[in-house]
Amino acid sequence: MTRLNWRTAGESHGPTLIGILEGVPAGLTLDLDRVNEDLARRQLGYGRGGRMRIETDSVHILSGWKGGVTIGSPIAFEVKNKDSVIEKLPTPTNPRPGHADLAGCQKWGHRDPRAVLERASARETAARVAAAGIARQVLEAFGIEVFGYLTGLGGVECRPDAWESAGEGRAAIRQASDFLSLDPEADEAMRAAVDRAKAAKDSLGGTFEVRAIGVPPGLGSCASAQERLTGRLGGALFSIPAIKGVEFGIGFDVATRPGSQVHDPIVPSGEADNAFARTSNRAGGLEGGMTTGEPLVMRAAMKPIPSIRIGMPTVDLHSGEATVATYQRSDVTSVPACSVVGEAMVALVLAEAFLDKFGGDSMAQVEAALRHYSSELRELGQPGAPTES
Ligand code: EPS
Repeated sequence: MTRLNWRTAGESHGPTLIGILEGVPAGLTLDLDRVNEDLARRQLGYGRGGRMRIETDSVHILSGWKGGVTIGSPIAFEVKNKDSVIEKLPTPTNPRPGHADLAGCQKWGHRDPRAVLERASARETAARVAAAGIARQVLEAFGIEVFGYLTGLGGVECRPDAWESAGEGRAAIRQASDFLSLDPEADEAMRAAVDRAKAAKDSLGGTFEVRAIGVPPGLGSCASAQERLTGRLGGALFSIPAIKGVEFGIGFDVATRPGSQVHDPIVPSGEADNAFARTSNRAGGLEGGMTTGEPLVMRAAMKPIPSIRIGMPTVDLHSGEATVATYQRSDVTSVPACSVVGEAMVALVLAEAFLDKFGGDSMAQVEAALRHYSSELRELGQPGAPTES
């Protein structure tokens, strides 16, 4: 149990998506335009299907605030579905390879894959983005920014220094990109790849990166398996439908390099507020399951969407006969949207870890705890400071 807890409910074509977010401190003025911007960004991306032309996702707060300011009680919210047609949709007769259809029918004893796919659909991630859009405002009040962007699609890789070259202009570059990438040249090649996949009646996966900057050291804990932030962040990214791989920092390269080429040297910073600096960030901002104060750097790989026009081999649920999966409306790719969901999941876990450390029922109490911690951090490594706290 963390200080911040959240749940979602709702089917893809049901009347609404619902969320409950508990543990947001009192005294936070919520900016719903900001939440709606995240929801709108989740609807973007070249290669999306017809559904995104139907929906205009926006959040409606049902509880937990007064006069636009949080009051410390659970925040309930909804994101309504315009395409609320669940009772009118046909019953698919066969399960799609790669989707939850078959395993879900086996699990619940359903004969109707729709009973599974309605909840397994990535539509649910709209509610997560709304929850994170609220929770991240706690982080932003303390100078923590979480930023997700696409790094590759269908085998086309964005330039590896896209983050560095974008610099402070990153949000504008991402917003101008049809792929939510930071590499306009790669966008053209990705557009061609999506067009080719569409013509071939196929779908495409890809990768995205999420970075968090301004994160204080010491979030998470090495004291228990459950509190290790690496596991919590990794689990959060793996909880997104279609995610098949997650890396931190230099990722799988840690397995091939010697230790001296993996670990990040600690050097004197010469600065008053923190005596320690790093000459690299190959760890991606995490050591011992705790933040180091360096930027968090995470990457995730998304598989191609399983609803494909070409029709994969499958078996009819009623006759047991071999057949091909029936096609239902889908995206050619939704990796750009997935980068928004990845950003949301990282923001939620960071907000959890931040509030676990700094607690507080109100924003003022969180601020006081953070101020005290910052003064402790300033003393560590300074000559003449106490040797034990
Ligand atoms: C999605 C809504 C869905 C799909 C997609 C994501 O809408 P519909 O099923 O009505 O077309 O576009 O879902 C999937 C990729 C999937 O495999 O279920 C959304 O809001 O993100």
